[in-house]
Amino acid sequence: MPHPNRRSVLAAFAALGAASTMPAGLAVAADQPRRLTVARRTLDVLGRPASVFGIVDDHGLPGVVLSAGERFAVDLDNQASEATSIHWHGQTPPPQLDGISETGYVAPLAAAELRPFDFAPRPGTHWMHSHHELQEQNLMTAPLIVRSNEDELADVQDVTVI
Ligand SMILES: [Cu+2]
Repeated sequence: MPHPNRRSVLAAFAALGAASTMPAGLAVAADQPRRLTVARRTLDVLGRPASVFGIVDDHGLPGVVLSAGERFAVDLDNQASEATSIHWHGQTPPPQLDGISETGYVAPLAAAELRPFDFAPRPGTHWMHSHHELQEQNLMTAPLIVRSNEDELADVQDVTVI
């Protein structure tokens, strides 16, 4: 049997969807906001521990990959034990949602604060990064990928490097 490629897998899922017996609750779950958690992590640098930051989803993966047409609906959970402000680089939400507190539209996220964000994202390969003190230099950064319809149809494998 040949290996399925992404297109054949998607076609199989589309066929399943047409005859769907999935409970309605699962479809609603897809519209729930994603959670991103900002926290410290420890890297091994030449055998020595280095304390840096990370921005991860509920699976521990860095950043977010949105499907075509999906809103940027994210609950940002600050577990970094200090204030922060995460800028959605390449996106153009209203100024109170863009994560740049220096403009005076929004206060930084306090330690342990959870803040919701919701806006229509711009497709493309973007990133998110702290706009607060030197956190960005300590790796408070992550990918922010917004797939287009064209991306969804392309028979390619994504590799994200940051
Ligand atoms: Cu930026």
